[in-house]
Amino acid sequence: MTGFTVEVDGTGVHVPEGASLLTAVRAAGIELPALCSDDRFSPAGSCRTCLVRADGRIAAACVTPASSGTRIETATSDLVRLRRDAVEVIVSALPPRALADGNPSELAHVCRTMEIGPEAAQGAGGRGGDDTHPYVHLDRDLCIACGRCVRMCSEVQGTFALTLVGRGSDTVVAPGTGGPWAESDCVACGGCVDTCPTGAITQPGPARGLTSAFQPAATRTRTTCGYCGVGCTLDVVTQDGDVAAVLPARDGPVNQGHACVKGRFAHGFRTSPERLTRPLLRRGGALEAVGWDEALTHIARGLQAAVGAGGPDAVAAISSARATNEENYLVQKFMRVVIGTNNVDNCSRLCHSPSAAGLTASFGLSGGTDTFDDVERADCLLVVGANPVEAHPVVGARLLRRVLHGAKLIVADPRAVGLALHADVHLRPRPGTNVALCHGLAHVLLAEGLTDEEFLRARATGLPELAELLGDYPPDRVADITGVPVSDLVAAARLYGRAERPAIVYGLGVTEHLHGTDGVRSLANLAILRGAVGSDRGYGVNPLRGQNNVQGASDMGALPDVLPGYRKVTDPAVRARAEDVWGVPVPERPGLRIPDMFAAARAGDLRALWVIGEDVCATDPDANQVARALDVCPLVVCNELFLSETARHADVVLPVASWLEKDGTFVNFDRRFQRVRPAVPPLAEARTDFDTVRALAAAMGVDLGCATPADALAECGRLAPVFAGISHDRLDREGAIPWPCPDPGRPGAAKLYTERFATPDGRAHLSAAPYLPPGEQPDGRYPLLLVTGRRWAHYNSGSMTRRGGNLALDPVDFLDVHTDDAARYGLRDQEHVTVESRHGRARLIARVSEQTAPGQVFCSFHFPASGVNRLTSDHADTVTSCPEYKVTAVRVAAP
Ligand SMILES: Nc1nc2c(c(=O)[nH]1)N[C@H]1C(S)=C(S)[C@@H](COP(=O)(O)OP(=O)(O)OC[C@H]3O[C@@H](n4cnc5c(=O)[nH]c(N)nc54)[C@H](O)[C@@H]3O)O[C@H]1N2
Ligand SMILES: Nc1nc2c(c(=O)[nH]1)N[C@H]1C(S)=C(S)[C@@H](COP(=O)(O)OP(=O)(O)OC[C@H]3O[C@@H](n4cnc5c(=O)[nH]c(N)nc54)[C@H](O)[C@@H]3O)O[C@H]1N2
Ligand code: SF4
Ligand code: SF4
Ligand code: FES
Ligand SMILES: [Mo]
Repeated sequence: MTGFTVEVDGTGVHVPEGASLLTAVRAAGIELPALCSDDRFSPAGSCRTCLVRADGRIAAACVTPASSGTRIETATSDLVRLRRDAVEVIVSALPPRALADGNPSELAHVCRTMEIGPEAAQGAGGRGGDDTHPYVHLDRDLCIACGRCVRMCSEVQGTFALTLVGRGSDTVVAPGTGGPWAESDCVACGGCVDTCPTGAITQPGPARGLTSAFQPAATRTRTTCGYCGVGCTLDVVTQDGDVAAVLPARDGPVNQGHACVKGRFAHGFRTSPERLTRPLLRRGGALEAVGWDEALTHIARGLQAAVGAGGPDAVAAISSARATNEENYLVQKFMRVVIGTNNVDNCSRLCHSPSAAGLTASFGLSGGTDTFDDVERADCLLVVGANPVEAHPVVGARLLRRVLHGAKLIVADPRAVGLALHADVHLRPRPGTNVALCHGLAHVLLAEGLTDEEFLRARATGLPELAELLGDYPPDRVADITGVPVSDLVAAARLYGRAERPAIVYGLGVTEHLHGTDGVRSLANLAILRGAVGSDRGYGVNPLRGQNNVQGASDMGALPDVLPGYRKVTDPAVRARAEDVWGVPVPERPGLRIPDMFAAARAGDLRALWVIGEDVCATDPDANQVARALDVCPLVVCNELFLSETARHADVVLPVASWLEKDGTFVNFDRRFQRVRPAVPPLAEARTDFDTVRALAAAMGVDLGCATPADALAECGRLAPVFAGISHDRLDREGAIPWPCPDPGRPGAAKLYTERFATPDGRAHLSAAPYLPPGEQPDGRYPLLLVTGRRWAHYNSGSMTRRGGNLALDPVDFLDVHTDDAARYGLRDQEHVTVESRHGRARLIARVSEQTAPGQVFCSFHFPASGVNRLTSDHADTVTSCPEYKVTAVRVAAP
């Protein structure tokens, strides 16, 4: 470890480079008050409660750097008195309740250790509060103006929602917009709640005070967030068998003590009165509650009948990217072993299947190339078709922090997304033109000699073909196709081309297109041209995988063409290994992809469909056609928390446990396996998906093995060597482990391809695919281009985030319309509009702004009732069938 040694009260202590006196004192195990400081952000040095003596001089420990040999004293009586005076001055302005008995705040704790009693608090109070926000309340009387919340919000969260107002002893925190908290820029990350030392900012309800590290012992369960693929480490606090609060873990490898509104606050769904608690069976057209045995027997008979009538391939399952690895492993094992078909897929199909295909073709493995910790070290970030500030908030905050500390930022997104406000260059391509955009950037890299010739010679292939193709993509032609000005294109190429260690991060704006896989590959070209992948000259190409476990669902083989570990089912050696472990033959023909399942159902060929944790009627494209498929399919089974749109069309609905109630693992967006642990048992009669799959197999007379989730992961490792080194025990000991990890005695590979690429020839493959236009084009009848995507307060179908406080933060699906288009089509802000495409109709509320470009509109799909996916088409990526969610021609009218 680099660093140096200092002396604290006579004892030598080794501290890291850059350590402050406060860090050194704490490293020596000495407790020091530090009321305006938090090691997650910069020190202010304003409260004077942390005074120590360094080499004879009195200093505020939080802001004073230590250096080799510094002699620090903390315990002399004059220092103790100075610190106590400082605390007393602060406390004297507060009302007595600041120190009331049992108050769990940091300040109350400090006072207890200093023996300062409640009588020291003599403030009159009466400054009032702000309780307009569902998750963050302010009590002005307890504010000591330490500014921790303000710095948390600006430096860690990057939202800049808070400020200090007033003068002298009247200084108090307030939303920067001046009005009530609920109308401020706050995105409810909870950061200010966690850092506030006095309880001035708290979360309301029974969890009030549970945020503090100084609370009386409560039961905490360490787990991984079940919403998005960031994979935040969370501590779930339970009281009386219920979840009372969810707190970000300081030692979480990705979140580092931070979280977002979903993981932090959106757990009210768990006990929603609408939660399913008993199995439902359709009788005489209506769904009726029945017992588990009856439901399982009915399904088992239905599956046997389907196989009897149409063979094993008449059955299909959609597995859940919300569920654990172990559950996904069991679902695909069930389909292959019990039914005898490869008809299993997961929502990666709708999301990052083009990443899996594209990254595998370019580099060899189906995942991002680098860890996020490395990406964060980049000196230039190219963020393409991703809106991490809203969709991966903790990653968005970390990227923003990096940019505020000097990294260059290029954002490629048609919309003015959060990060674009901080970008050096914001490229705004027409939706569906990424391939041309990337070729334009590559053209400039080649033309200006910004490529890594040595890398290209030694480690890549395909340059001559690409160079020839790029001849057709000079900046002016690319400007015509994409709408991006030549100057912006050239500026972006130079930033990326001249950076020392650039990194690419991307999202669905690249994949959810007719040519999504080409989009991924043309983006990968840039990293290869720069030699910025698998080397120390950059941090590769990294998809922001969406669902909490979409990476894992695919890793576990819940895909129609591969077994666990992406091993091709058509390969006899791969099947032989699986047959060894499973003891039965594995079907050799690849199965149906999700859209093909619906087509087969409509054609009468698919006779049973098991949908596990995906609301296909709300979130799959061309939803009218999906509903028709379910209605004609003789048996539809749905594992759900709620009566989703899909569940309404099912014949049997099984009530299942949520992420807060189960045991297993998730794989996050940068390939880390992390543990999921039950904080509470499944609600009422709900069972885990894991137990459901095993019970159904048993009802069909098959013992699936894998008695526990730990057993299932162990068995998976026997099929897929890349996971063989990972086990629950090891994760419990070590925390997160990235795959590939073949060896239980060695760490997983965080950065890939440092020696060779995993392609058959060991080289990175440049792709020379031409730009082809999107599937949907506007015309006279449908003049506008609709892009669909995410908003920060809701999650996908909204089944969980619409049930709780998040609803107050974002009550409907809005349609963002540019001011010019609003004028042209007579649309008014905040008024109902009807959106029509060639496929269906939706009703939304217009929001007029300049977030979108003229001619484009944007909406979310978080409220199934608004019908957004009745608009989207069945056009899909030509390689992977990922829907073209990002381009639909529409017209918009006032109702
Ligand atoms: N709050 C919240 N977070 C979520 C989710 C959620 O529903 N809500 N869902 C999770 C899931 S499943 C996923 S997959 C991720 C998705 O995370 P993202 O990929 O960040 O999400 P999107 O908003 O769908 O799309 C990203 C951006 O692509 C842009 N875009 C559209 N077309 C193009 C194009 O042709 N070129 C370029 N360059 N950009 C384009 C859009 O304007 C949009 O800003 O988020 C996850 N996190
Ligand atoms: N227009 C448009 N549509 C889109 C997209 C878009 O950008 N635009 N994005 C697409 C993308 S990327 C994705 S990933 C999909 C997501 O679409 P979905 O996967 O359908 O969405 P979710 O709401 O995440 O979850 C589906 C269901 O799983 C349930 N659930 C939650 N946890 C569990 C569990 O542990 N077990 C079980 N059995 N069920 C559970 C929830 O209640 C919910 O009803 O949407 C796609 N749809
Ligand atoms: S909750 Fe987060 S976003 Fe909101 S004010 Fe606090 S720190 Fe800022
Ligand atoms: S950023 Fe993602 S993983 Fe982290 S708390 Fe939010 S939803 Fe959960
Ligand atoms: S914590 Fe050091 S001056 Fe406030
Ligand atoms: Mo997704």
